[in-house]
Amino acid sequence: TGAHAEVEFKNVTFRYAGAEKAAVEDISFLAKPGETTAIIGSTGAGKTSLVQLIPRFYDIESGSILVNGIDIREMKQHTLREKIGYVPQKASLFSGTIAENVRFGAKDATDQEVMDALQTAQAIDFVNEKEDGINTYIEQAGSNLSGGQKQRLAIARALVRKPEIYIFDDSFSALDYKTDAKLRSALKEETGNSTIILVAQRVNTVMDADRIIVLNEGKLAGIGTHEELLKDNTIYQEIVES
Ligand code: DCP
Ligand code: MG
Repeated sequence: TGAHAEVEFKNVTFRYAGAEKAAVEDISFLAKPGETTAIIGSTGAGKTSLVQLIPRFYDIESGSILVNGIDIREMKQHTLREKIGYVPQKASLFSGTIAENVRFGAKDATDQEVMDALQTAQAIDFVNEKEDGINTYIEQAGSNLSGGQKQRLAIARALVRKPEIYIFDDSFSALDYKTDAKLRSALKEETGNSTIILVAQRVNTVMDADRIIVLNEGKLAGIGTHEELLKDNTIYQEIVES
């Protein structure tokens, strides 16, 4: 039910201007609505580069990226970006209240919608502990918050928009295992038919994903479930053992 967006990469190659080596090379996969597609790989593997191609922060060199079968180069930038809730690897908050920071994702969101987003993002408890709740002031760049608290506010900011496509770039890295698991299960329940694309470096975060894409030096080293990759993907096995 509702709007949904399938994301397909077809032989996508991308190179930063002037770079000798492609950051993303000949990548193909399908991310389906209602499912979680995880991307794992060591530092520098190209995970951030890959997900930034979806909102078209950069243009690809060859191949194509399709959203519901339409090449994103043929879509208006506004139409494309409206569909996407992107949580960057370095989430940036601004000086202002928690509510203002969350509402940055959707200016007309009600207090209840802000609270619901904070709830799903597993941020409601620490927000409620503050005397001023969602009206608590966030100091410059969130200096009065922990790394994990900042990540969860950035996630709430994406959730409040109710986008068709979520992109979480390493957004769970500062969370303890229990909070990480609770957040992923809440996301599954609350995001309905949205497409979730989740970048991570630790196996625990990707284990339950419907499909896991293993990136290695910009190239696709495998696609499968945790069990499938564990069986026959040496790069994935190395990540598991590390
Ligand atoms: N790169 C570049 N110019 C940029 C960003 C990255 O030349 N503006 C290069 C550095 C890496 C490659 O592209 O060689 C891939 O970088 P990514 O940031 O995409 O890699 P990851 O996101 O996988 O790494 P990390 O896990 O550290 O975030
Ligand atoms: Mg990255």
